Parts: sequence; C-alpha cells; structure tokens
Amino acid sequence: MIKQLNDFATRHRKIVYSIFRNYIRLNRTFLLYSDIGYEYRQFIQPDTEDILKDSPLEKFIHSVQVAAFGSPWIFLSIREGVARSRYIKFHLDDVVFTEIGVDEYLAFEEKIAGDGAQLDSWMLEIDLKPFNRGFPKMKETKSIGRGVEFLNRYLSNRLFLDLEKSGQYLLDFLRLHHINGIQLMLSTKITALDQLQDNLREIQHYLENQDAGSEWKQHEEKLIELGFEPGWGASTQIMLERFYLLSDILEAPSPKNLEKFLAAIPMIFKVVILSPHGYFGQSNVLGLPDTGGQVVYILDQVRALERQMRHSLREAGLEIEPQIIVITRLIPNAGDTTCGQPREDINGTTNARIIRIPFRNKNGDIMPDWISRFKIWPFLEQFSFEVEREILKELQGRPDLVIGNYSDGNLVASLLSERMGVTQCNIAHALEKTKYLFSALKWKEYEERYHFAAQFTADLISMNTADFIITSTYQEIAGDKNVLGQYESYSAFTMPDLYRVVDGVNVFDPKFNIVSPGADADVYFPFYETDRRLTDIHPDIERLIYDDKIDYAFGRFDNRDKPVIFSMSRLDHVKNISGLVEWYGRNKKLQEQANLLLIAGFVDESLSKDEEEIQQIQKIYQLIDQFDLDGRIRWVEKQSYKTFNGELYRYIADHKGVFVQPALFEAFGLTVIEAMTSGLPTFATCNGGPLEIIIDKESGFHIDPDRGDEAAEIISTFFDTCSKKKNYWKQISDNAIKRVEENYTWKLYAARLMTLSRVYGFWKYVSNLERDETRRYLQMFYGLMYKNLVKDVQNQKTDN
Ligand code: UDP
Ligand code: LCN
Repeated sequence: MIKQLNDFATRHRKIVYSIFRNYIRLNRTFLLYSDIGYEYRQFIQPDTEDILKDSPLEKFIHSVQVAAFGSPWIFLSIREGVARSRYIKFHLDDVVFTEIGVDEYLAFEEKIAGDGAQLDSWMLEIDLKPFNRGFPKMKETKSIGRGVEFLNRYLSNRLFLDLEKSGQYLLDFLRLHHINGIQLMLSTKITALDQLQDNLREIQHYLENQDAGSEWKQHEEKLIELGFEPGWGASTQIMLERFYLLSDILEAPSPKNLEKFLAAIPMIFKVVILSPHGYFGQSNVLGLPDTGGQVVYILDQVRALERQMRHSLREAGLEIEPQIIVITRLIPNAGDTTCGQPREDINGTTNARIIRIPFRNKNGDIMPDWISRFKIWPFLEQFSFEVEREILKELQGRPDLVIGNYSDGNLVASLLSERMGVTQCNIAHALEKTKYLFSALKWKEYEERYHFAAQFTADLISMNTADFIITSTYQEIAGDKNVLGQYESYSAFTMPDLYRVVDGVNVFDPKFNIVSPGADADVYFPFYETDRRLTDIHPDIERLIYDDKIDYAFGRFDNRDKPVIFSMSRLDHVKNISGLVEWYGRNKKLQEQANLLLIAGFVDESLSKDEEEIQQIQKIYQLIDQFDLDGRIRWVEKQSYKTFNGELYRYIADHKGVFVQPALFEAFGLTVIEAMTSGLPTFATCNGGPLEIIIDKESGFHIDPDRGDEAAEIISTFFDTCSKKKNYWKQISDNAIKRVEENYTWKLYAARLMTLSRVYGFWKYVSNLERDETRRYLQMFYGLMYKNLVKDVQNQKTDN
C-alpha cells in the first residue's frame, strides 16, 4: 500500500501536496475520519476528479481514522478494514509517506496534544503482546466475536495431534468436579487414558442392553465400579449419548463434539454476578442516574440463567438447586428504593438473590449516599474483600463462575477470580472510552469530572484477566469498516504523562463472544396480542400522556389526533434527549405531523442530584422556549415500572406512533429492542449497537445524531410515506417484531452463556500455568498504576 501511495505521490506530487496543505491550513491539531473525508470531497475539482477516483490516495484518505498535525509532519492512524490499524507519517515538503510503529505514532500524539512539558520524557509502555505470544489468535475479521468456535477447533486439533497429553488433561479435568462433597464424573479409579477408553467401552456395552428410560440409580453399582460418578445423565439414554461423545472425542475429536461434551459437564452450580455501582433494585430505580439497562439486563439474565442451569443439572441427573447471587452496593440513604436492604430475593426465581455490601471510606465508615459511577474507584478494593467473605459464607464455598458488569464490576471480578481461582466472565455494557472524544489523549481535561485514567486502567486489567468476554454486538468488539470498536479502542492509545498502550487488547483473541441480550417477553410483546394486553391501565397511561395537572410532567398536546414520537432514556448527555428536542424544534413539518413525548430524568431540576442530568434539564427547557414548542411536546419524569412501560410502548403503537433513540452513542440499547418488539417503528442512532440491531429501512431506521436535521427529515418522510402507502407503518412494525424475535431472546442467551462458561472453564484449566506471567504483570500494573490513580480520585471531594 505504501509503495503504491508513494508512486502516486511521485506522479501527482502537486495534487497530493495541495490536499495535505489544505488539511494543515485548517489549523487543527487533530482531524477525524469524518472531517478528513469532508475536506477531501471539497477539494475534488473537475480537473482532479479522474486522477483521484479510486486512486491509492483516495483509498488511503478513506482509511484514515485520525490525522495528527505538527507541521510539516502529519501522522496518520489508518484502518484498512475492521480491526486492522496501521500508522503512517507524511512529510509535507518531501511528499513522502512512511510506515511507522504504533509507539512512534502515539509519541507524536502526546507531543502535539499536551503542553509540551512531556517532550522527550520517558513514557511507560504497556504491551501485552509478548505475554500472549503462545496463545492462539484468530485471523479473520469475520471470526471476531465467535471465540468459542475457534477455541473448540483449536482444542480438538490439539487433542488430535497429541492425544496422549491432551487426553490426560481431559481425564484430569473430569476428575476435578464435585459438589457438596460428592465426586462427579470420574473417580480416581481411572488413572490412565487407556483405562478410560476400556471402561467407556464396557459401560456402553452394559447400558446399551438396559432400558433407555432407566435411571442412574438403577445402574449405580456398575457405573461406580467402572469409575463413573454421578453427573453423566438423568437417564440411560442421556448417559449413553455422553459416553459416546467422550469415546468419539478420544478417538477422533471434532470441534462440535468437544463443545457438546464440555457443555454437558455439570460444573456450574454457583454463580456470582457483580454490579457494584448505581441503584441496583427491582423497583423504583430505572431512569435514575447510572441506573438503566444494566439492571434490566442482569435481572432478566438471572431469571434465564437459573432456568437454564436447573434444566441442565436435571439433565445431568443431579437434584441440586443452582445458586445465583447478584452483588451490588448497599446505599443506606436509598430513598424509596430497596437499595438500603442487605438482601432481596429476585422475583421470578426460586433461589436467586441480591446481596448488598456497603462502600466504606478509609476509616471503615459506611458511605451513606449514591456515588456516581465515575467516582467509585476508591471503594472497590475494600469492597472486594468484604464481597469475598460474604460469598464464601453465603455459598458455603467458592462460586464456579464470576460475572463482572461494567468497568467497576469487571475489576472486582478480576480481584475475586484471582484470589479464588474462579472462571471470570466480563460484560462491559457500555465502555466509556469511545463515548467521549479523545477521552484518553485528553484525559487530563476530563479527569476532574470523569476520572477516566483510573477507569481505563481498570478496564485494561480486567479485559486481560477475563477468561471470556461477552458482548451484545459485533461492533462493540471491532466496530465496522469505518468506526473503531469499543474494545478495539483499547488496543493502542495513550494518556500523555501517564502511560502509552501499544498492545492493550487484541480483538482477535478467542475470549470474545457475541451473546446478545433480549427483552423480557412477558413484559414486551407485540401490540396486536390483544389477549395479553393490560387495558386496565390505559386510563393511567392516558393521564401520563395528556393530563396537564400532574406535577411530574411538563407540557401538553394541543392536538391529540397526531401520532406520537416517543423517546425514553436516562437523562445523560450521551443519551441526547435534548438533541431530539432541537431536531424536532427545527423541523416545522415534523411538528405538524406528530407530537413529541419524552420520558426522561426529572422535569423538576431541584429533584436531581446529578450534574449531567441538571444540565440536560436546563437545556431542554431552554430549547422548548427557543422553538416555542408549547402544545406539541410533553415531557414526563422517569417511569420505573417496566410492566407499565411495556403497555405504554404498545399504546403508542396502537396510535401509529414511533420510537426514537437519538443517543450520541449507545452501546447496545435495550429500549430499542423493547420498542421494536412492541411493534413500534424505531429510529435509532447509528453510533453503536442499534446499527446492528436495526436493518436500515427494513426493520427500522438509522439516524445520525450528528446530523439532526437529516434525522428529523427521515422521521418526517416516514410519516409522509405512511400517509401515502397504507401498509407502510405495519410493514416496518412487523419487520421490527420479527427481527427481535429471531435474534434477541434470553433463552438463546442463557444456553450460550452456560456453554461458554464450561468451554472456557476447561480452557482455563488447560492453559492456567501459561498465564502466570500475565497475571504477575497485571498485578504490578494494578499495584503501581491503578492504586495511585485511585488515590487521586480519593483526594477529590466525593460528593457524587
Ligand atoms: N427505563 C425505564 N424508565 C426510564 C428510563 C429507562 O424503565 O425512565 C428502562 C428502559 O425501558 C430500559 C432501560 O431502562 O429497559 C434502559 O436501557 P438502555 O439499554 O436503553 O440504556 P441504558 O440506560 O442502559 O444506557
Ligand atoms: C448500558 C448501556 O448504555 C446500554 O446501551 C445497554 O443496552 C445496557 O447497558 C445493557 O447492556
């Protein structure tokens, strides 16, 4: 590529020179992908058009992610495709492109971004690459997020190539499992691979002559005699299937058989789910600052997991109740929520519960109030110790799987999994790094408010200690052809004067798996399923939308016959509810076509304790005034009852409304699938998960939050088309319902998560020793970097 580019530059020196001089003249330190493309398009004139069209330069320009300017140099980070970054420097006078290493590129960024103080100083470089050299990596971008499939191929290959050694691992692994003092799967009677194969033959022969429906108990004596302990199956048929599978694997392993066999081993009985920050409760919490989809996700996840775990334990012939505990923070001053209670049983489960453990200050005093997720770092280590003690007591032993959520939960999961030797799964929900422009490079500017230095350090640690990582979409890992993935953004970045990451996370690592969540099918279902509808609450819904006397709402609709444009979210800056108000305000036609209904935050500023929320409240009022939206907008405070909200989506669908998700960035977007499955045509941000959830113009519409006028136009055109084409609204609505039903369900999710836990549990066992170096490196990073950064957060006053 570089050679072609330089050849082109030699042939068309003047054009290349002018284009880059043009960029320099803009006098900006950094230009991003979109600006680079825009300026380039402006440059093209009739006399240059033919030369530039499809030229190496044009391709190059389209691949630039960031251009950093320090005249006469321009350093460029380019992305040749998904997850494939390279770094180039360009000298304006020489008109020559030279490929450089990531370290040189990042050093240049540091130099031009800062105040120059760090010039030529030594920088700590974080490089995980040498530690991962021995570990298998995927090569194809289409494999990203399908790590378990790759791992099964790799493991079965290893078994195939060296049955002696790998088979012994498998045998040892099968002797490892026990529950409540009962040995499972294999006993110590079987010590060698040959013996296992012989005994497998014998037990198969024996069981083949028994009634397929007969149970373990009836054959216990024979099974035990041959070294087979409980856990193989509830019936002879199931046991036989599993014995056959193991025999096949030991003879000619295939990835499918290996996955199927590992997925059947009963090894997950006790699961701990960590979600420290926010208000974690089952009622009255949604829509509060920091409390949204993560809570909904975890509660639905727990219900689905418990069902799935119980089912697979029964299949394995074990009458054992699965145990799931969600660990969160106890907030003594929790208002009208349950977050001040140390325990809460989870509705819809038999055994799962929430356990709350307080944050403490340095003196050991309990922190009484809610603390923003950006400021919780000083409390996590102490929290993790208390959590460990509580878990051991509660579960009477170690858990089999620890699942972290968000940066804080994932860090605590790392600490616990290291201390307890348990498989660690991470779920990020919404990494902050890509939400804010240059969040790492300009970390100092963000520090006082967001403390990204501690957060990104915690992320790096937990991403590298995790045995496996679950994401909701592909783009969360590796973005798309134009946009950097959220995890990908951790592969190389710099925080000037702190450290430079040259290899932080590799998205080709098989630890990444896409397992998308769903929407609770009992609550969110299509509007036309009339038998299930909650028509009794329609008067309450109507009051919420139309009654201008209720004090938790602002505004009213003059014309009730118009359909409603509905949006609901927390009132964070990133959610961009104020953006939606502005787009609506600027489009008179859209105002004629539909009313705007918002559910978000508080309408009374004095009730909010969150800085960002207060700013958004003020901004929305200012926009309503500026565009004189009286009579067309209705803004209701957060609504935390999901049964009510489920019926509200459907009520709006009854009246041919639509749903808009205008976020500047949305990691996944549960409201998007809730609205879609209710049958609402949905317009959602193209930045993040919705880009993947919605197929544009088929099951909904993508809108670009940076092009608000265009977004408003897309919505307006939709209403136009609906008035011309009788079935249009129904067509999009049906497609939306179908899209969610086929791709986003909790049943699929739970089965997949359980399979992953077992396969990665085995992988952890096989590769444990080889990970010691990484563990030690990360411990040092934690001790010397993270703990210091935390002190800085601590030194700031913690008043939310
Ligand atoms: N939600 C709610 N009431 C509100 C705002 C949000 O019940 O006032 C719910 C919403 O239905 C969804 C969740 O909170 O289930 C928000 O999840 P999403 O993934 O859309 O965004 P997050 O808040 O996690 O960033
Ligand atoms: C957090 C977010 O910001 C959302 O985009 C997700 O849908 C939610 O968590 C659940 O994962």
